[in-house]
Amino acid sequence: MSVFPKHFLWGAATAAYQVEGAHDADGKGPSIWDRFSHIPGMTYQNTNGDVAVDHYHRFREDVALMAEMGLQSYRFSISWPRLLPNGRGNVNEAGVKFYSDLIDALLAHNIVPMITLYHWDLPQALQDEGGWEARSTADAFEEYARLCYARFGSRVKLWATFNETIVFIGHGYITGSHPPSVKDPARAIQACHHVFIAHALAVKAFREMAIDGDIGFVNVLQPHTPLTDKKEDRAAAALADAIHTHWLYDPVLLGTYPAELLAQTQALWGVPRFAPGDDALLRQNRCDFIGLNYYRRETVVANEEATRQQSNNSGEPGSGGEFGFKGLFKFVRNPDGVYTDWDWEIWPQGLTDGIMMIKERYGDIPVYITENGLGAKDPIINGDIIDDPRIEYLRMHINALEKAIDLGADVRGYYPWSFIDLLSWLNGYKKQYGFVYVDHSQDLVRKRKKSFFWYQNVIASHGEE
Ligand code: BGP
Repeated sequence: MSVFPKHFLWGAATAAYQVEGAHDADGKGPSIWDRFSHIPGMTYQNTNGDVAVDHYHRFREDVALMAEMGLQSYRFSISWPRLLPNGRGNVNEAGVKFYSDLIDALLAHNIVPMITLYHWDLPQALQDEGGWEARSTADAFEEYARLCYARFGSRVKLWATFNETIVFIGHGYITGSHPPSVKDPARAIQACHHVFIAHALAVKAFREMAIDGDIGFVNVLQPHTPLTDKKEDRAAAALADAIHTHWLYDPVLLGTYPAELLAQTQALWGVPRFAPGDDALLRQNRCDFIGLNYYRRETVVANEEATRQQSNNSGEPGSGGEFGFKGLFKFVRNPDGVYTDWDWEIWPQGLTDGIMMIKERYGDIPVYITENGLGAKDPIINGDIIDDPRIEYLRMHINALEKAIDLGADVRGYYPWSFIDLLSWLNGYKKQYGFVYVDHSQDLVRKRKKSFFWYQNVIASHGEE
């Protein structure tokens, strides 16, 4: 008998900038990614999402494929500048219509929509006014969230405010590899605080408007394992947990920052600065659920040497280099690990461990696995896409998920990344994750991969495949 609860949702995920294309169609305003991806050298081979996989024009065909697969839920994000080209004020009705039609198409096939309000494509107009460093962006986010609830709230029950703070704040304000490409930890911490405030305002609005559904937050789930048993490596891994996990989960699940780290950052840099009422706002507007994006774990050592942040964006194994912060910690290769071509360790047990770590720290909060998947260069054999490594990866992670459920975790859904091949932010189109292949040499024709039929069986057998 399947351990998966009766109403468990078998889903798949995408994000607006990575699939939609139509970057300037029908009144859409520019986002920070439209701007950033056109700066030469910022993305792998200067790829961008101008066309992406043209989901904007082909969503009916894509939803038909979802239905054929038996998909029960689809996680997608809304492009804020498609609805509000200036970030606030005038509504672009053509943008509203696109999402409205998409939702109707999903519902017509009994596919439950899960909306992410913010998957990184901030309206450029708001960036020009200071982006997340400006508190007014949090107010604009509340206006945007209210618009989405008003237009879609009667049909959509599952909402997430933000996707992966660690990535868009960490890379946007510390490593500089995402827009707005700042390299300043103090500015990162303040921008991140405004994201938590924006989240709390959106949760408050959701409840004030009595939307019949649940609202949560999506974070990276990244366990940190010390390379050795040495005291300093264990301390480094604990610090990585505090910064990468507790700092980002506590404010949305407990309504407070981790006290010790907060005292340290405020003493060191004077941030985050709280406005009157922020404390209460965070405490009173916590999540209904948490979304976990799990891909890999990191192996950690103490780091007294230097700050280095090279990543592998080419898919050449081993080209990644080091990632670490002087005086804090460094991520290194696990000598016994199995890695993807982009140097991400494949470690299914981390999904079980991570879910249990969340349960231990935050209690019985409902969990959705909002992303999990293998980025690979899929082999094409006689015209068929035989993505066996993806099937193996997902199978192992579904087993790991089963273990967590057996151990008592309240997991309500699983959304592999991604439904369809799409743009990888910094890695172009070569890094594929989808169940559906898109032929970029042939008018973006869609083709079912081997994993498409495998996941179809997983869904039909409720995880028994
Ligand atoms: C997550 C993002 C996704 C997606 C995924 C894979 O961080 O939420 O949008 O891109 O990672 O990452 P990548 O495309 O870098 O391989």
